[in-house]
Amino acid sequence: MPKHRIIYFNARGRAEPSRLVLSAAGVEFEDIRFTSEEWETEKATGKYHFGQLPCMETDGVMLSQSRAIARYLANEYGFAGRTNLEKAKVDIVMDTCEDLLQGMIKIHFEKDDAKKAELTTQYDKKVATTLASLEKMLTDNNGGDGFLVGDGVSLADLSFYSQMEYNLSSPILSSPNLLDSYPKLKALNARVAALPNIAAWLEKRPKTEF
Ligand SMILES: N[C@@H](CCC(=O)N[C@@H](CS)C(=O)NCC(=O)O)C(=O)O
Repeated sequence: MPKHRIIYFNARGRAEPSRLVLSAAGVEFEDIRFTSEEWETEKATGKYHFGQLPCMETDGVMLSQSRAIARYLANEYGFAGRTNLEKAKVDIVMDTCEDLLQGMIKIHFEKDDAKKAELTTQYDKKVATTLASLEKMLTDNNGGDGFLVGDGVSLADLSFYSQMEYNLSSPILSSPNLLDSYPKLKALNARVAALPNIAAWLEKRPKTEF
């Protein structure tokens, strides 16, 4: 029986970085995806911290908060960075991806068209600044033909890949050519997708809009 149960909805969303870590590690996991009706019943049991998902159950212990779960798994399976400095760099990329996700969520839930347009303009600027910084971070790491932190794939690359899935093609904002101006990041994304364990997961996972 798999040791980890990742519990979320039928979406990549906030669970995908953890699923990517487990996949990269070649660790089997139970991929539980509630419908919204199932979630209402489950939520009422009170067993999910803060009444939110994702959660992960491991050896009977329930963990919550998507980034805490991803970081825990990264530490367990060697994707969190080898030194405290590397770990901090991994966190920088994760938090940067969270900022991009938050901006996108804000746009998604904005009902007023004019405000939505304004938020989108601001967001596009933020994405450009962010990608320029990440391109530099990658390049500064031994020329940028490897990974964002250290000399192997880490949660930083997996978080970036997961967020770019949204930026490149999502019902909220779709910019399929976004990475054309950031050649090192574009190549990184392709490198991550081509890792055999990741490629197998991308092929096997349920295809969802979000
Ligand atoms: N900070 C939390 C946010 C979790 C969150 O917003 N979860 C949403 C789905 S992405 C949720 O559970 N919504 C259903 C609900 O609140 O009942 C995390 O990163 O895990």
